[in-house]
Amino acid sequence: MIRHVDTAAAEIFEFKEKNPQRFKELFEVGIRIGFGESPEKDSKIALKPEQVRAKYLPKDADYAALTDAVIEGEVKTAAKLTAALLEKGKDPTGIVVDALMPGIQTVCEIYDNGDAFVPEILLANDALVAGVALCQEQLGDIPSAGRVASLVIEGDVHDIGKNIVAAILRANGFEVIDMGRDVLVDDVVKLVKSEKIDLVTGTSLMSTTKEGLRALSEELKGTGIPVACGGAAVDAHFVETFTNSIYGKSPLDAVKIAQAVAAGKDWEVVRKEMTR
Ligand code: B12
Repeated sequence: MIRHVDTAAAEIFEFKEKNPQRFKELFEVGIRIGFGESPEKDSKIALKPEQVRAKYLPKDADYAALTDAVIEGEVKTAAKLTAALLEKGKDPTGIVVDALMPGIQTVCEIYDNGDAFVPEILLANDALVAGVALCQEQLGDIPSAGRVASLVIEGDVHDIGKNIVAAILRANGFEVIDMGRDVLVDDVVKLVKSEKIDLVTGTSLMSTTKEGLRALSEELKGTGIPVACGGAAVDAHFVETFTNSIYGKSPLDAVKIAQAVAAGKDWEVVRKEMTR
């Protein structure tokens, strides 16, 4: 037995010598299994920060510079580069989706892998918001395509995605009432009853808050206003377990849903269209 352990140990050390990076990755996976995390999760080895950066970095050099400014949380540079792109005549929605968003996605994934800290996310978010604000200004007053109330559901403070969704909806002509984060179902009901709203968008990033989207959708059923549900905690399968709801993955899905609902389509028709 002891001989086998010795052999195994020797092989492990040999492997470590030959392939230190792979050894480190497998070692980390082993530790996480030791802490009781599921093997499926552990089979996905986290990318290194520079690999995450490469995964999201746009090919276009001007867009890539803006993405970098968001990653670094350089608010002034992000604003300057956004203004320069707008001056060049680039489409504001394209700037948000293809340059600003990849920046925040990079930072969030790096943070999730344990290689960044909260202040880095908050600075990146400030840089994102600075760029988004300029894109919105550029659009000026355009005829309203409809009115949407956007929120992050009760108990959840993750509002970066909701802010992007609101920005893209605005960029596509929708008036957005931004209700913020950690929003109570009752407050949405009150708003929908007192204002003319075509659609509500609800975001959830946590398994502990996603049920709030069910409560919200079903509570609003009587008002005839459907809820577009999104955020990393939900998927189409979950959203289809309750009524008056349509799942969307991306901010552009939110636009498609809002356009269809504002055109008078029933939520069930829109849901079917979105799953095609
Ligand atoms: C940033 C972040 C934070 C920041 C939030 C800052 C902020 N202002 O938002 C801070 C540090 C504050 C934070 C706190 C916490 N967090 Co956190 N956080 C994250 C992180 C790293 C990124 C989330 C994010 O912003 N992603 C980027 C945005 C752009 O993506 P998104 O929101 O999904 O939105 C996109 C789409 O989903 C879509 N979309 C969004 N909404 C909608 C709506 C519609 C209608 C449509 C169509 C589309 C759509 O469009 C967006 C753009 O593409 C994630 C891990 C990860 N990598 O996802 C963990 C994560 C969400 N957090 C988690 C946890 C547990 C927490 C804490 C409880 C930690 C703690 N113990 O204190 C607290 C939560 C407190 C609370 N009550 O909410 C867990 C949730 C686990 C779970 N499944 O339940 C995660 C998954 C981390 C993890 N791996 O465990 N967090």
